[in-house]
Amino acid sequence: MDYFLTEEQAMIRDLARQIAEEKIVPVRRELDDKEEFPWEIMKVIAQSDLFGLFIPEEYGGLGKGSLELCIAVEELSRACLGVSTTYAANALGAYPILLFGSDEQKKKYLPDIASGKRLVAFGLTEANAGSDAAGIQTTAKLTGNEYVLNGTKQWITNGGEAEIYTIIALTDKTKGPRGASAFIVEKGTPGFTFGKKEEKMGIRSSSTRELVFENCRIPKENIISKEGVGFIVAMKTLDNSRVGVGSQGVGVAQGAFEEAVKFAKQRIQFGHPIISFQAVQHMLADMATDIEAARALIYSVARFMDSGAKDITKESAMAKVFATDVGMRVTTNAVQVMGGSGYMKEYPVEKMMRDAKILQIYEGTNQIQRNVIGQALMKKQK
Ligand code: COS
Repeated sequence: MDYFLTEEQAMIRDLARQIAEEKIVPVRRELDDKEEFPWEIMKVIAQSDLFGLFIPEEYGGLGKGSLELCIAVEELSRACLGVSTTYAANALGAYPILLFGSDEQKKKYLPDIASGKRLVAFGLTEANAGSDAAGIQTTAKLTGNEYVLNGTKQWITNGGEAEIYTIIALTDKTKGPRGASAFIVEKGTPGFTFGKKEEKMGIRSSSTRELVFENCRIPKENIISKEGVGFIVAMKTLDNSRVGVGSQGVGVAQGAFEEAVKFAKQRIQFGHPIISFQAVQHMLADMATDIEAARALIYSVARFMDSGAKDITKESAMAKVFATDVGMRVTTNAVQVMGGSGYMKEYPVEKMMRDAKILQIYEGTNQIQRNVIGQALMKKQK
């Protein structure tokens, strides 16, 4: 379908597609097998300026918006969700600075993020604060000119590999979500170490790690915005980034669908290619329709966000929930169409199905997204 992309948007799509096909497809299985962080691919992405897509020109980026970022994420996801997660989580980590940072903070950090010189990660989740994000226990206590951080963040994408971390911690434990604040912490700060590196079902080339803060002292100026708005920083960050998770769903679905169609045209059973059987055709028809519907929603929501809309909470949750459910459904059905072959590591759909599962879980489970949509509907009725 024609989404009426501008010439520039089409160029971004083609560039990301070229990187995906030439640099990612040949190594994706090996990266997955070895759980190897895709540094070489990150360097190629950096050289292509794609890290700076959504960062304003005055801070060294290309000054584009959510739609361009979604297009790039979709293309990378078509080849490998492990790689696209590394790329997309970088945007997640940058949003607190981009949306709420001071001009000094933006000048200090965004150019390195835009050029890909330094990766960035977002740290909200903890052992007892997943869906219940307000349940975090990491603290940040102001002592003189420094904040002292204590606590452990869990399952942090790009953990260990990133140089810059945007961290949510409590500055006032008595105030619940209103006692949270956001901070910038740099790798190498004394008292900041990395814990367990997780072994995962999918997206195995991405890094998922604990961040450990033990009397970690950071300059007072590293607070993002001011004390007490950390929960809002986190929620607005997720509002902006969830549409990108949706585009990961579209990308992985598209990749799996193409594999399934190719296979169905070649595989002969009962004397005919299996694509000529209605049972298979109907599965492929549903997959194609699902993908187009998800892509149309993602592009519409991204355009809505880029129009300067202030309240995007409901729409970004809708984009995430719908497109990632499509990602799971389509990859599962691609394995089904391909039967025994689809289940084997020899074909990429086995990995795609394993990878797709996380999309329904991270950046807020799809059950939480439905809560968020429901809450917005309740508010509108008042
Ligand atoms: N934008 C701005 N403010 C928001 C907001 C948003 N999207 N979502 C919530 N808030 C505000 C609320 O308005 C409320 O403010 P007040 O205290 O001033 O009324 C405050 O934040 C607390 O909101 P709420 O009461 O809805 O919080 P809950 O504790 O019920 O938690 C959340 C609900 C939103 C945290 C939960 O639905 C959620 O999204 N969980 C998933 C978290 C997540 O994505 N984790 C992944 C980790 S990062 S990869």
